[in-house]
Amino acid sequence: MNSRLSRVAFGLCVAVLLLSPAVRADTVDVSIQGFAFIPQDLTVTQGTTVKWTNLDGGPHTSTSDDGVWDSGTLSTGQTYTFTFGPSGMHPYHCEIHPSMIATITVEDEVPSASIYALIILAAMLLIAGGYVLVKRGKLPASA
Ligand SMILES: [Cu+2]
Repeated sequence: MNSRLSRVAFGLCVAVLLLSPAVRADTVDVSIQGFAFIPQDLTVTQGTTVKWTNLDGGPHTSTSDDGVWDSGTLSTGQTYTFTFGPSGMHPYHCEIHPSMIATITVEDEVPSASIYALIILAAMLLIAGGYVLVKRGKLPASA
């Protein structure tokens, strides 16, 4: 195979591998520390799991204002996880300390990720097609 073509194909494969983690849903940590949720305002993509860990000496909760989730009482060191579905804004608070407030914003990044994947696929098909044409002698190989 033409070395320039194989280098481009290799580069595209690396790009796809590098982009995959951005598409895949992950777990994001929120600390409950010093009577606060850290970070206080968090934006995640659809399907992301948020994990709250109580690092304070006393108990706290992570309770959605609109009843989407409720951790119940979390003692020191305890964790609670919740996986976010559709996009939207979710204010939440601590049931024990109502002044502790925070927000999770869920963004839907699936369409843009799919478009990215389609662009890469189209580029790979164009390169593969060009390679076949060069191979068949229909196009001159580049210098
Ligand atoms: Cu609290």
